[in-house]
Amino acid sequence: FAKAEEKTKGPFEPKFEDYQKVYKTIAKLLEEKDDYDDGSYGPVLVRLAWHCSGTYDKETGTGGSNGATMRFAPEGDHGANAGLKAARDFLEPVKEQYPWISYSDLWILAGVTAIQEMQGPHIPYRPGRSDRDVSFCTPDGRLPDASKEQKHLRAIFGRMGFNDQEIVALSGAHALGRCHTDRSGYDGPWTFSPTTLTNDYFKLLVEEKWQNKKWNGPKQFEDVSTKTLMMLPTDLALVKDKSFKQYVDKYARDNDAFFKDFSDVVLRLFELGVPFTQGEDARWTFKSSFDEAA
Ligand code: ZEM
Repeated sequence: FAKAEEKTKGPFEPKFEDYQKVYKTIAKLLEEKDDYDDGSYGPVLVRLAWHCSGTYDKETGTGGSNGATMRFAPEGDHGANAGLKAARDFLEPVKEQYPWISYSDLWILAGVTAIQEMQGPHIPYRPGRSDRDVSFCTPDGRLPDASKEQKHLRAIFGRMGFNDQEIVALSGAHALGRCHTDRSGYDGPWTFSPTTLTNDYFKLLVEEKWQNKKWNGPKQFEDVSTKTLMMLPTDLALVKDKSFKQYVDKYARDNDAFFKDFSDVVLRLFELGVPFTQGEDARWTFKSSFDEAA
């Protein structure tokens, strides 16, 4: 029977509704599994999607979110990817429930879901990533090093094709989540609401005083007022550098401008290195839990 049905129906071709179902399943899991970190896997899912995408090199066309090569040891074991197994394991039951979606499309969809479910802007999405084998793993060292400053940021993000304004907008993701001593060696969250996307990262960068944290770990900064928040050397580089600073000021003043620019640049980040067969007009916008409640 199953065979005959397959013949009349043809192969399963997932549509918008099918991806929206995957979105909903991830959103539900995010709500259920709330005993992780600050109460959400959202931030680490965003980091997974970013680390897949941020390996892109525009000169060679290698890296990027096509392939999901972080499944394999060489790339999964890169120092920068420490801790992302938590995000990949979180998504494993979703992959089992929807075997038709590629890991690479799923990981990016999870990043989109996490941003929207943490009250961020909508991030338009299109599928088309396929999983590739271990030979497509990128070399270590393509992701940014938090101990460095503006020159390094421009080199790393320039290789992906991003300018100063886009580097600053992307960095606003550090409103989310935290550093873990057993992953990066750094410690603590950037904001007081690490599971809600806001422009607080920019506000804190300009309004707060930051001092060197005295501790037995890598150089990082703490806020003078409460000593509970942190900034990396790369974060403070955004206020030291005049060209970066103008965008920090703008996003600190204007959350709508941040959301608009963040959505535009994350959409591009998540599409780096993907040979889409569908055009840009085929992008979908998924409903979030907040849209449904409205
Ligand atoms: Zn991050 N990031 N990142 N980032 N990041 C960390 C955590 C998170 C840098 C970086 O070294 C670090 C972007 C850009 C840059 C997120 C999203 C995005 C951590 C802490 C470090 C050290 C990891 C740990 O210990 O668990 C540097 C140098 C960046 C250059 C500008 C961009 C772009 C991002 C997305 C668009 C997120 C969401 C986290 C929090 C992860 C978590 O588990 O809570």
